[in-house]
Amino acid sequence: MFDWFSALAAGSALPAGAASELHERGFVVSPGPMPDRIEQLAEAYDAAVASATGDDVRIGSASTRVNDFVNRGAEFDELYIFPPLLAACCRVIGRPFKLSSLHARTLRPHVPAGDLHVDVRRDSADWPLLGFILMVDEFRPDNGATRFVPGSHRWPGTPEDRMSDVRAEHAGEVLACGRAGSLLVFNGSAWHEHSANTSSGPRRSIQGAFIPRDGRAGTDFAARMPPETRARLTPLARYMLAL
Ligand SMILES: O=C(O)CCC(=O)C(=O)O
Repeated sequence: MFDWFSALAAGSALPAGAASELHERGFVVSPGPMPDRIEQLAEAYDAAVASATGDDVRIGSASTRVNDFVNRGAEFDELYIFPPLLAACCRVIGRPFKLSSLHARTLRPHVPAGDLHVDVRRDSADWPLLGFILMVDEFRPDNGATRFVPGSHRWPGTPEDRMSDVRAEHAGEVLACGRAGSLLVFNGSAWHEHSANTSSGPRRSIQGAFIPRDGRAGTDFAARMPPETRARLTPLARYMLAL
């Protein structure tokens, strides 16, 4: 099989400044894969969310998640093979990796901040994890931009271990803001969660995670894949989906 990891790791798709921010702070916001097509993407997002049914839709207290944006239209294909994102995976995961999840998350208006957490514990087969969030809407201080504690990806403990109230504002937290179409990339060990959405509008996003290749993916993309998705996938996409 072609050695995708070595090929991606040898490239320079992630600018040096973004790489060092990811390394030092545990997250970075950069331009996403489709900056001039974000309105079409937002329309495709709304249509995909509206047509999802059953267990694929999870309505939580602050947000609605819709599972599997690999199989909901070609409009989303570019995201999980975006070269700077894969270059970030090479740095954070450091060995061959695959896509574990890709879902929509719409944060509702007038909701409080969520609980600070890490996405994966260090003793898990899915560690290290690289998370990413495509901002379908602008992420602002008033609409629930993701909050991060910079540098926390190097700390041994989790928010649950170290904080008495994980929903409270952490003294060191900062907001990851960006215009619509921006891509937030983060180390899954960084403490994070959405901040309060005090605005009157939803905050839409497409979120995903990459994990080591021998980890257990959150979504079994292959098992769910209709022939039309399979037919359009590039060799790199097939590799990232472990097909
Ligand atoms: O929606 C957000 O702002 C945060 C997402 C999150 O907590 C996660 O990816 O685990």
